[in-house]
Amino acid sequence: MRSPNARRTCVALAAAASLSAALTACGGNEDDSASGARSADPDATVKTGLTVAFLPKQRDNNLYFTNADLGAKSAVEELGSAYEDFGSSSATDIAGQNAYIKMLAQQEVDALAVSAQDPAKLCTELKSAMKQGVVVVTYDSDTNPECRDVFVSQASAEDLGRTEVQLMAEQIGNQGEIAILSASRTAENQNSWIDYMKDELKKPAYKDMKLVEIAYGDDDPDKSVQEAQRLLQKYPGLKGIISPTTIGIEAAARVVSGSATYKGKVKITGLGTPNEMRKYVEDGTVEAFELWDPAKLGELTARAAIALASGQITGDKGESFKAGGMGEYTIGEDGVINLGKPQVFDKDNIDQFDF
Ligand code: RAM
Repeated sequence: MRSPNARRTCVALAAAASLSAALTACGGNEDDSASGARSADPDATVKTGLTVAFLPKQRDNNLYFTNADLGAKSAVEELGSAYEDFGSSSATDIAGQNAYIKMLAQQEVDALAVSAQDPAKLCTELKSAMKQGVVVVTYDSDTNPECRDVFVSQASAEDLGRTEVQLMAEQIGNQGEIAILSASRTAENQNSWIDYMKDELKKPAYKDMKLVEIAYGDDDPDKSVQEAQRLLQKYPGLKGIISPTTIGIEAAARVVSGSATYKGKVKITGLGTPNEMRKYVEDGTVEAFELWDPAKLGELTARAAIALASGQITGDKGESFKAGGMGEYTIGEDGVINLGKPQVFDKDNIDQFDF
């Protein structure tokens, strides 16, 4: 954590000298990317003794984020810094996320990693945290690009959206009514994947598939079950549900698995954790679904945050950093760092994965 004294010195320097000279003297983080005063030093030493805080979209009752946070914690500690995490148990608590961001900025953490519940509504607090010198990294679910330094993306949104439609199409022979059971209405990650799903469905190969509804379970298990049941009742001919959320897909699979009417008739695919979905693959409810390793996403986010706080990268396109055993990563368009390709799970490989 940077001391308040160091911060005051920076403010005084900024008042006395040219702004860019002062910002360079202060280590660069007081800058915002618009001024262009920062420059990356790939050989800068990794700073230790930093405080890195994680703010997942949903904490405590979502295995996906539990695993992501574990990956983050071990990377932060391996690099000699202190890890903290905060967050609400609800994925629709935007006011709660804003309150945490404000609190962490007041506490002068060095870096803050956020999976955003809304792309725009955290921006005022995030921008003010960045102005105070906090490195801001989004992971899993992005904000508008100007509200963070970089976004660590689990996979390309296009890949995820298109492959989920392809997985469903294979299972229903490219024919019939399908629905999407998403997380919250404002989640940037799910919304960007759904845009690509809609685009994929425009292709001639899917002319006999019809998307009848997009429902929202808010990453709440009970609400997701209710929404899955409602979709099944409302559309008696429904052939499949794509659920691009680990909470939603588990809920939809649970409903179908326990129903003599729907089991074997309605296909479920989307994004799930192998440990939560194994029983539905084993009992034949689910043929195939996909995900990335959330712990690796957390680890890469932590390493990117520390590379930023150490001055090795500033968030500009083309900059690279070494992410420990994960290898080297390069920042792409709009400050996006891509973890890699998602993994498809089915009965033949699911036992090889434990997360
Ligand atoms: C849920 C959350 C998360 C998403 C995964 C796939 O756990 O909505 O943001 O990335 O599903």
